[in-house]
Amino acid sequence: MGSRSHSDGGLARSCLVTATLAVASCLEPNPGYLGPTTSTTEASSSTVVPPVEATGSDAGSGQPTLDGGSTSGPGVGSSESSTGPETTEDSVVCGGPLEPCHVGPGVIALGLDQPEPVTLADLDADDHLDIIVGITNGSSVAVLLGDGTGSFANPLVSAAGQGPLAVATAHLDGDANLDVITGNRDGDDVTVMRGLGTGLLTPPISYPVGDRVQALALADLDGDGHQDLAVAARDDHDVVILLGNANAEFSTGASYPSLWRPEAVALGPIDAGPSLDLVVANRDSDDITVRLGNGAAGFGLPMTLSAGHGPSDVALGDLDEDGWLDLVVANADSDDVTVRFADGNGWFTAGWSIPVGDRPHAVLVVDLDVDGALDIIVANRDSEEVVVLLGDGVGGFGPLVAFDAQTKVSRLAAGDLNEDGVPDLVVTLPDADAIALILSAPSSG
Ligand SMILES: [Ca+2]
Ligand SMILES: [Ca+2]
Ligand SMILES: [Ca+2]
Ligand SMILES: [Ca+2]
Repeated sequence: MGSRSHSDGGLARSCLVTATLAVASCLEPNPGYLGPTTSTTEASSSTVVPPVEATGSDAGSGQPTLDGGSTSGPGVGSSESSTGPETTEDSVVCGGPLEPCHVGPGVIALGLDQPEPVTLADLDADDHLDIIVGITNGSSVAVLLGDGTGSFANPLVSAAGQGPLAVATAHLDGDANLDVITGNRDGDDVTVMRGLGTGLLTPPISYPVGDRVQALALADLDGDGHQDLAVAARDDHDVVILLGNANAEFSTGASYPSLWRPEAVALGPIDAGPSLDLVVANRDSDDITVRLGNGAAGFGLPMTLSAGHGPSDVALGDLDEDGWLDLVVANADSDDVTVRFADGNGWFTAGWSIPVGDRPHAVLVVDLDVDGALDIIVANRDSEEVVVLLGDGVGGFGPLVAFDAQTKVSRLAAGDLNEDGVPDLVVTLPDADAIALILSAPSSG
Protein backbone atom coordinates (compact mmCIF):
# COMPACT_ATOMS: atom_id res chain seq x y z
CA MET A 1 0.00 0.00 0.00
CA GLY A 2 2.83 2.35 0.76
CA SER A 3 3.98 2.22 -2.82
CA ARG A 4 0.78 3.50 -4.30
CA SER A 5 1.81 6.00 -6.90
CA HIS A 6 0.47 9.38 -7.73
CA SER A 7 -1.94 9.56 -10.57
CA ASP A 8 -1.03 12.19 -13.10
CA GLY A 9 -3.84 11.48 -15.47
CA GLY A 10 -6.23 13.96 -13.95
CA LEU A 11 -3.86 16.86 -13.61
CA ALA A 12 -3.99 18.40 -17.03
CA ARG A 13 -4.46 22.13 -17.34
CA SER A 14 -8.00 23.37 -16.98
CA CYS A 15 -9.72 26.70 -17.21
CA LEU A 16 -12.47 28.18 -15.19
CA VAL A 17 -14.36 30.49 -17.49
CA THR A 18 -16.99 32.91 -16.36
CA ALA A 19 -18.93 33.47 -19.50
CA THR A 20 -20.72 36.64 -18.56
CA LEU A 21 -17.46 38.35 -17.68
CA ALA A 22 -15.47 36.79 -20.50
CA VAL A 23 -12.62 36.20 -18.12
CA ALA A 24 -10.72 32.98 -17.85
CA SER A 25 -8.49 31.97 -15.03
CA CYS A 26 -6.62 28.77 -15.56
CA LEU A 27 -5.73 26.21 -13.00
CA GLU A 28 -2.24 24.91 -13.43
CA PRO A 29 -1.30 21.35 -12.60
CA ASN A 30 -0.57 21.32 -8.95
CA PRO A 31 3.07 20.58 -8.22
CA GLY A 32 2.27 20.03 -4.60
CA TYR A 33 -0.32 17.41 -5.31
CA LEU A 34 -1.34 15.44 -2.28
CA GLY A 35 -0.55 11.83 -2.79
CA PRO A 36 -1.76 8.94 -0.77
CA THR A 37 -1.02 8.77 2.89
CA THR A 38 2.57 7.84 3.46
CA SER A 39 2.81 7.91 7.21
CA THR A 40 -0.18 7.45 9.36
CA THR A 41 -0.92 7.45 13.02
CA GLU A 42 -2.67 4.24 13.80
CA ALA A 43 -4.77 4.65 16.87
CA SER A 44 -6.46 1.98 18.83
CA SER A 45 -10.13 2.36 19.39
CA SER A 46 -11.46 4.52 22.18
CA THR A 47 -8.46 6.80 22.21
CA VAL A 48 -8.24 10.35 20.98
CA VAL A 49 -6.13 11.02 17.94
CA PRO A 50 -4.23 14.29 17.72
CA PRO A 51 -5.38 16.87 15.25
CA VAL A 52 -4.93 15.87 11.67
CA GLU A 53 -2.02 17.41 9.87
CA ALA A 54 -1.04 16.94 6.30
CA THR A 55 1.78 14.61 7.05
CA GLY A 56 5.43 15.46 7.06
CA SER A 57 6.90 17.74 4.46
CA ASP A 58 3.69 17.73 2.50
CA ALA A 59 2.22 20.11 5.03
CA GLY A 60 3.52 23.26 3.44
CA SER A 61 3.38 22.50 -0.23
CA GLY A 62 1.01 19.62 -0.38
CA GLN A 63 -2.25 21.45 -0.34
CA PRO A 64 -4.33 20.68 -3.36
CA THR A 65 -5.39 24.28 -3.58
CA LEU A 66 -3.66 26.69 -5.85
CA ASP A 67 -3.39 30.33 -4.99
CA GLY A 68 -6.58 31.77 -3.63
CA GLY A 69 -7.35 33.99 -6.56
CA SER A 70 -7.39 31.37 -9.21
CA THR A 71 -9.58 29.05 -7.26
CA SER A 72 -12.24 31.59 -6.56
CA GLY A 73 -12.61 32.89 -10.07
CA PRO A 74 -13.22 36.45 -11.13
CA GLY A 75 -16.04 36.89 -8.67
CA VAL A 76 -13.68 37.07 -5.74
CA GLY A 77 -14.03 40.22 -3.71
CA SER A 78 -17.26 41.18 -5.40
CA SER A 79 -19.48 40.57 -2.44
CA GLU A 80 -21.33 43.78 -3.03
CA SER A 81 -22.59 42.57 -6.38
CA SER A 82 -25.97 41.36 -5.33
CA THR A 83 -27.10 38.42 -7.39
CA GLY A 84 -30.81 38.52 -7.86
CA PRO A 85 -32.66 35.29 -8.09
CA GLU A 86 -33.16 35.69 -11.82
CA THR A 87 -29.50 36.05 -12.55
CA THR A 88 -27.81 33.10 -14.13
CA GLU A 89 -24.07 32.95 -13.76
CA ASP A 90 -22.60 30.62 -16.30
CA SER A 91 -19.28 29.16 -15.35
CA VAL A 92 -17.83 26.37 -17.40
CA VAL A 93 -15.24 24.01 -16.08
CA CYS A 94 -14.08 21.56 -18.69
CA GLY A 95 -11.22 20.41 -20.75
CA GLY A 96 -9.07 19.51 -17.80
CA PRO A 97 -9.36 17.78 -14.48
CA LEU A 98 -13.11 17.96 -14.53
CA GLU A 99 -14.11 15.79 -17.45
CA PRO A 100 -16.85 15.78 -18.56
CA CYS A 101 -17.72 19.45 -18.30
CA HIS A 102 -20.00 20.87 -15.71
CA VAL A 103 -21.75 24.18 -16.29
CA GLY A 104 -23.18 26.51 -13.71
CA PRO A 105 -24.36 27.63 -11.40
CA GLY A 106 -27.68 28.24 -13.09
CA VAL A 107 -30.02 29.89 -10.64
CA ILE A 108 -33.68 28.99 -10.10
CA ALA A 109 -35.59 31.55 -8.03
CA LEU A 110 -37.98 30.05 -5.51
CA GLY A 111 -39.34 33.18 -3.91
CA LEU A 112 -39.38 31.27 -0.62
CA ASP A 113 -37.44 32.58 2.36
CA GLN A 114 -34.13 30.87 3.09
CA PRO A 115 -33.97 27.51 1.36
CA GLU A 116 -31.29 25.42 3.05
CA PRO A 117 -31.63 21.61 3.14
CA VAL A 118 -31.99 19.82 -0.19
CA THR A 119 -32.30 16.29 -1.48
CA LEU A 120 -33.14 14.63 -4.78
CA ALA A 121 -35.68 11.88 -5.41
CA ASP A 122 -38.41 10.95 -7.86
CA LEU A 123 -41.49 12.03 -5.94
CA ASP A 124 -44.02 11.69 -8.76
CA ALA A 125 -42.70 8.37 -10.07
CA ASP A 126 -42.16 9.55 -13.64
CA ASP A 127 -38.55 8.25 -13.56
CA HIS A 128 -37.11 11.77 -13.48
CA LEU A 129 -35.37 13.14 -10.40
CA ASP A 130 -37.10 15.95 -8.55
CA ILE A 131 -35.65 18.51 -6.13
CA ILE A 132 -36.92 18.71 -2.57
CA VAL A 133 -35.94 21.81 -0.60
CA GLY A 134 -36.64 22.76 2.99
CA ILE A 135 -37.65 26.39 3.54
CA THR A 136 -35.84 27.21 6.75
CA ASN A 137 -37.27 30.62 7.53
CA GLY A 138 -40.73 29.13 7.45
CA SER A 139 -42.36 25.75 7.77
CA SER A 140 -42.59 24.20 4.36
CA VAL A 141 -40.88 22.14 1.73
CA ALA A 142 -40.78 22.99 -1.95
CA VAL A 143 -40.78 20.28 -4.59
CA LEU A 144 -39.55 21.04 -8.10
CA LEU A 145 -40.55 18.32 -10.52
CA GLY A 146 -37.89 17.50 -13.09
CA ASP A 147 -38.40 16.50 -16.70
CA GLY A 148 -35.10 14.71 -17.14
CA THR A 149 -33.46 17.47 -19.15
CA GLY A 150 -32.28 19.59 -16.25
CA SER A 151 -35.40 21.76 -16.36
CA PHE A 152 -37.83 22.00 -13.48
CA ALA A 153 -41.42 23.04 -12.98
CA ASN A 154 -42.41 25.79 -10.58
CA PRO A 155 -42.17 24.76 -6.94
CA LEU A 156 -45.00 22.87 -5.29
CA VAL A 157 -45.15 23.92 -1.66
CA SER A 158 -46.35 21.69 1.16
CA ALA A 159 -46.38 22.23 4.91
CA ALA A 160 -43.52 20.80 6.98
CA GLY A 161 -42.20 21.47 10.48
CA GLN A 162 -40.90 24.81 11.68
CA GLY A 163 -37.49 25.82 10.43
CA PRO A 164 -36.44 22.69 8.57
CA LEU A 165 -32.68 22.20 8.45
CA ALA A 166 -32.66 18.62 7.18
CA VAL A 167 -34.70 16.84 4.55
CA ALA A 168 -34.81 13.25 3.33
CA THR A 169 -37.09 10.94 1.37
CA ALA A 170 -38.00 7.30 1.85
CA HIS A 171 -40.79 4.82 1.37
CA LEU A 172 -42.25 4.92 4.85
CA ASP A 173 -45.64 3.38 4.28
CA GLY A 174 -46.90 0.65 2.01
CA ASP A 175 -47.84 2.69 -1.02
CA ALA A 176 -45.79 3.45 -4.11
CA ASN A 177 -45.24 7.12 -3.31
CA LEU A 178 -42.05 8.38 -1.74
CA ASP A 179 -42.52 10.19 1.54
CA VAL A 180 -40.62 13.18 2.94
CA ILE A 181 -39.08 13.74 6.37
CA THR A 182 -37.75 17.02 7.71
CA GLY A 183 -35.69 17.75 10.81
CA ASN A 184 -36.83 21.06 12.22
CA ARG A 185 -34.64 23.56 14.01
CA ASP A 186 -37.43 25.66 15.42
CA GLY A 187 -39.97 22.90 15.95
CA ASP A 188 -37.46 20.74 17.85
CA ASP A 189 -38.95 17.78 16.03
CA VAL A 190 -39.00 15.57 13.00
CA THR A 191 -42.03 15.80 10.74
CA VAL A 192 -43.25 13.16 8.32
CA MET A 193 -45.22 14.13 5.23
CA ARG A 194 -46.50 11.30 3.09
CA GLY A 195 -46.15 11.65 -0.63
CA LEU A 196 -49.26 11.84 -2.77
CA GLY A 197 -47.37 10.85 -5.89
CA THR A 198 -47.79 14.27 -7.43
CA GLY A 199 -45.04 16.20 -5.67
CA LEU A 200 -47.50 17.37 -3.06
CA LEU A 201 -47.48 15.99 0.48
CA THR A 202 -49.95 15.24 3.26
CA PRO A 203 -49.95 17.52 6.34
CA PRO A 204 -46.98 16.97 8.66
CA ILE A 205 -47.03 14.56 11.59
CA SER A 206 -44.67 15.69 14.36
CA TYR A 207 -42.30 13.55 16.40
CA PRO A 208 -40.62 15.62 19.14
CA VAL A 209 -36.87 15.05 19.41
CA GLY A 210 -35.06 17.78 21.32
CA ASP A 211 -33.64 21.24 21.28
CA ARG A 212 -32.73 22.54 17.83
CA VAL A 213 -32.90 19.60 15.49
CA GLN A 214 -30.04 20.15 13.11
CA ALA A 215 -29.53 17.01 11.06
CA LEU A 216 -30.84 13.54 10.40
CA ALA A 217 -29.79 10.35 8.70
CA LEU A 218 -32.06 7.60 7.46
CA ALA A 219 -31.50 3.85 7.35
CA ASP A 220 -33.01 0.58 8.51
CA LEU A 221 -31.13 0.28 11.78
CA ASP A 222 -32.82 -2.80 13.23
CA GLY A 223 -33.27 -4.86 10.09
CA ASP A 224 -37.07 -4.99 10.19
CA GLY A 225 -37.39 -3.56 6.69
CA HIS A 226 -38.59 -0.15 7.84
CA GLN A 227 -36.56 3.01 7.74
CA ASP A 228 -35.32 4.46 11.03
CA LEU A 229 -33.81 7.84 11.83
CA ALA A 230 -30.78 9.14 13.68
CA VAL A 231 -31.54 12.75 14.58
CA ALA A 232 -29.11 15.31 16.00
CA ALA A 233 -30.63 17.67 18.56
CA ARG A 234 -27.82 20.17 18.58
CA ASP A 235 -28.55 22.15 21.70
CA ASP A 236 -29.38 19.03 23.70
CA HIS A 237 -26.00 17.63 22.67
CA ASP A 238 -27.39 14.26 21.74
CA VAL A 239 -28.50 12.03 18.90
CA VAL A 240 -31.92 10.43 19.18
CA ILE A 241 -32.96 7.26 17.36
CA LEU A 242 -36.50 7.12 15.98
CA LEU A 243 -37.74 3.68 15.00
CA GLY A 244 -40.06 3.43 12.02
CA ASN A 245 -42.90 1.02 11.44
CA ALA A 246 -44.86 -0.06 8.37
CA ASN A 247 -47.26 2.88 8.59
CA ALA A 248 -44.85 5.82 8.42
CA GLU A 249 -44.98 6.16 12.19
CA PHE A 250 -42.01 6.53 14.50
CA SER A 251 -41.37 5.69 18.13
CA THR A 252 -38.52 7.08 20.17
CA GLY A 253 -35.60 4.75 20.67
CA ALA A 254 -32.36 5.25 22.52
CA SER A 255 -30.65 8.59 22.90
CA TYR A 256 -26.88 8.94 22.61
CA PRO A 257 -25.10 11.88 24.18
CA SER A 258 -22.60 13.50 21.90
CA LEU A 259 -20.01 16.13 22.58
CA TRP A 260 -20.67 19.79 22.05
CA ARG A 261 -23.32 20.69 19.53
CA PRO A 262 -23.76 17.78 17.15
CA GLU A 263 -24.36 19.43 13.82
CA ALA A 264 -24.20 16.58 11.31
CA VAL A 265 -24.85 12.86 11.39
CA ALA A 266 -24.12 9.97 9.03
CA LEU A 267 -24.83 6.24 9.03
CA GLY A 268 -22.74 3.63 7.30
CA PRO A 269 -20.83 0.39 7.76
CA ILE A 270 -17.58 1.56 9.32
CA ASP A 271 -16.17 -1.75 10.47
CA ALA A 272 -16.50 -5.33 9.26
CA GLY A 273 -19.61 -5.97 11.31
CA PRO A 274 -22.90 -6.32 9.47
CA SER A 275 -24.56 -3.37 11.14
CA LEU A 276 -24.67 0.31 10.35
CA ASP A 277 -22.55 2.60 12.49
CA LEU A 278 -23.14 6.18 13.62
CA VAL A 279 -20.89 9.14 12.87
CA VAL A 280 -21.58 12.55 14.41
CA ALA A 281 -19.80 15.87 13.81
CA ASN A 282 -19.65 18.01 16.97
CA ARG A 283 -19.50 21.66 16.07
CA ASP A 284 -18.25 23.16 19.31
CA SER A 285 -15.87 20.45 20.51
CA ASP A 286 -14.06 20.17 17.17
CA ASP A 287 -14.41 16.42 16.97
CA ILE A 288 -16.23 13.44 15.52
CA THR A 289 -18.02 10.80 17.56
CA VAL A 290 -18.13 7.28 16.12
CA ARG A 291 -20.33 4.59 17.64
CA LEU A 292 -20.47 1.08 16.21
CA GLY A 293 -23.95 -0.33 15.71
CA ASN A 294 -25.30 -3.57 17.13
CA GLY A 295 -27.80 -4.24 14.35
CA ALA A 296 -30.73 -3.68 16.69
CA ALA A 297 -30.83 0.12 16.44
CA GLY A 298 -28.37 0.35 19.32
CA PHE A 299 -24.88 1.79 19.28
CA GLY A 300 -21.78 1.19 21.39
CA LEU A 301 -19.50 3.39 23.38
CA PRO A 302 -18.34 6.61 21.76
CA MET A 303 -14.97 6.83 20.10
CA THR A 304 -13.74 10.34 19.51
CA LEU A 305 -11.74 11.58 16.55
CA SER A 306 -10.41 15.07 16.32
CA ALA A 307 -11.45 17.17 13.33
CA GLY A 308 -10.70 20.71 12.28
CA HIS A 309 -12.37 23.69 13.91
CA GLY A 310 -16.14 23.84 13.82
CA PRO A 311 -17.05 20.64 11.98
CA SER A 312 -20.30 21.39 10.19
CA ASP A 313 -20.90 18.39 7.96
CA VAL A 314 -19.68 14.86 7.44
CA ALA A 315 -19.77 12.39 4.56
CA LEU A 316 -18.70 8.77 4.13
CA GLY A 317 -17.22 7.17 1.03
CA ASP A 318 -14.47 4.76 0.08
CA LEU A 319 -11.96 7.28 -1.20
CA ASP A 320 -8.96 4.97 -1.38
CA GLU A 321 -10.92 1.99 -2.68
CA ASP A 322 -9.80 -0.46 -0.05
CA GLY A 323 -13.35 -1.52 0.73
CA TRP A 324 -13.78 0.59 3.86
CA LEU A 325 -15.79 3.77 4.09
CA ASP A 326 -13.60 6.78 4.74
CA LEU A 327 -14.58 9.98 6.49
CA VAL A 328 -14.75 13.51 5.12
CA VAL A 329 -15.51 16.40 7.47
CA ALA A 330 -16.20 20.01 6.49
CA ASN A 331 -14.78 22.36 9.11
CA ALA A 332 -16.55 25.71 9.06
CA ASP A 333 -14.12 27.56 11.29
CA SER A 334 -10.80 26.27 9.99
CA ASP A 335 -11.90 26.59 6.35
CA ASP A 336 -10.82 23.09 5.43
CA VAL A 337 -11.95 19.53 5.05
CA THR A 338 -10.53 16.68 7.07
CA VAL A 339 -10.12 13.37 5.22
CA ARG A 340 -9.44 10.28 7.31
CA PHE A 341 -9.10 6.74 6.06
CA ALA A 342 -10.87 3.81 7.66
CA ASP A 343 -8.80 0.85 8.76
CA GLY A 344 -11.64 -1.68 8.76
CA ASN A 345 -11.53 -2.13 12.50
CA GLY A 346 -13.89 0.71 13.23
CA TRP A 347 -11.17 3.30 13.39
CA PHE A 348 -9.71 5.94 11.12
CA THR A 349 -6.06 6.57 10.45
CA ALA A 350 -4.63 10.00 9.92
CA GLY A 351 -5.25 11.58 6.57
CA TRP A 352 -5.42 15.00 5.05
CA SER A 353 -6.44 18.45 6.10
CA ILE A 354 -7.22 20.27 2.88
CA PRO A 355 -7.99 24.02 2.68
CA VAL A 356 -11.10 24.59 0.59
CA GLY A 357 -12.33 28.15 1.08
CA ASP A 358 -14.22 30.33 3.50
CA ARG A 359 -16.61 28.59 5.88
CA PRO A 360 -17.27 25.19 4.35
CA HIS A 361 -20.82 24.34 5.31
CA ALA A 362 -21.72 21.15 3.48
CA VAL A 363 -19.79 18.26 2.00
CA LEU A 364 -20.70 15.28 -0.11
CA VAL A 365 -18.80 12.49 -1.77
CA VAL A 366 -19.72 11.50 -5.33
CA ASP A 367 -17.90 10.51 -8.51
CA LEU A 368 -18.60 13.76 -10.34
CA ASP A 369 -16.37 13.15 -13.36
CA VAL A 370 -17.33 9.47 -13.69
CA ASP A 371 -13.78 8.20 -13.73
CA GLY A 372 -14.61 5.58 -11.11
CA ALA A 373 -12.95 7.45 -8.24
CA LEU A 374 -14.99 9.30 -5.64
CA ASP A 375 -14.62 13.07 -5.49
CA ILE A 376 -15.32 15.56 -2.71
CA ILE A 377 -17.78 18.42 -3.23
CA VAL A 378 -17.90 21.28 -0.72
CA ALA A 379 -20.22 24.27 -0.38
CA ASN A 380 -18.30 27.22 1.05
CA ARG A 381 -20.87 29.46 2.64
CA ASP A 382 -18.87 32.65 2.98
CA SER A 383 -16.70 32.37 -0.12
CA GLU A 384 -19.96 31.76 -1.98
CA GLU A 385 -18.85 28.86 -4.09
CA VAL A 386 -19.05 25.16 -4.68
CA VAL A 387 -15.63 23.56 -4.92
CA VAL A 388 -14.64 20.17 -6.23
CA LEU A 389 -11.67 18.05 -5.22
CA LEU A 390 -11.24 15.26 -7.74
CA GLY A 391 -10.12 12.02 -6.19
CA ASP A 392 -7.56 9.68 -7.69
CA GLY A 393 -9.03 6.56 -6.14
CA VAL A 394 -6.04 5.92 -3.91
CA GLY A 395 -6.73 8.65 -1.39
CA GLY A 396 -5.18 11.65 -3.11
CA PHE A 397 -6.85 14.68 -4.62
CA GLY A 398 -6.11 16.91 -7.55
CA PRO A 399 -6.43 20.69 -7.83
CA LEU A 400 -9.45 22.41 -6.41
CA VAL A 401 -11.99 23.58 -8.98
CA ALA A 402 -14.52 26.25 -8.02
CA PHE A 403 -17.98 27.25 -9.20
CA ASP A 404 -18.72 30.81 -8.09
CA ALA A 405 -22.28 31.30 -6.81
CA GLN A 406 -21.85 35.00 -5.93
CA THR A 407 -24.12 34.58 -2.93
CA LYS A 408 -24.04 32.49 0.22
CA VAL A 409 -24.40 28.75 -0.40
CA SER A 410 -25.79 26.21 2.01
CA ARG A 411 -26.47 22.52 1.37
CA LEU A 412 -25.67 20.23 -1.54
CA ALA A 413 -27.22 17.30 -3.33
CA ALA A 414 -26.00 15.24 -6.28
CA GLY A 415 -27.87 13.24 -8.89
CA ASP A 416 -28.21 12.92 -12.63
CA LEU A 417 -30.77 15.60 -13.34
CA ASN A 418 -30.32 15.74 -17.13
CA GLU A 419 -29.94 11.99 -17.53
CA ASP A 420 -26.67 11.84 -19.39
CA GLY A 421 -25.10 9.42 -16.96
CA VAL A 422 -23.04 12.11 -15.25
CA PRO A 423 -23.94 13.42 -11.79
CA ASP A 424 -25.16 16.98 -11.47
CA LEU A 425 -25.20 19.19 -8.39
CA VAL A 426 -27.82 21.27 -6.63
CA VAL A 427 -26.84 23.88 -4.05
CA THR A 428 -29.21 26.03 -2.06
CA LEU A 429 -28.79 29.82 -1.92
CA PRO A 430 -30.47 30.93 1.32
CA ASP A 431 -29.93 34.67 0.95
CA ALA A 432 -31.13 34.71 -2.65
CA ASP A 433 -34.22 32.60 -1.89
CA ALA A 434 -33.06 30.39 -4.71
CA ILE A 435 -31.29 27.20 -5.65
CA ALA A 436 -28.57 26.72 -8.23
CA LEU A 437 -27.80 23.85 -10.58
CA ILE A 438 -24.39 22.77 -11.75
CA LEU A 439 -25.21 20.52 -14.69
CA SER A 440 -23.05 18.19 -16.70
CA ALA A 441 -22.70 19.31 -20.28
CA PRO A 442 -21.42 17.72 -23.44
CA SER A 443 -17.65 17.99 -23.63
CA SER A 444 -16.44 20.69 -25.94
CA GLY A 445 -13.71 18.36 -27.07
CA1 LIG B 1 -40.06 12.91 -10.90
CA1 LIG C 1 -11.31 3.27 2.42
CA1 LIG D 1 -14.10 11.04 -9.83
CA1 LIG E 1 -26.04 14.79 -15.58
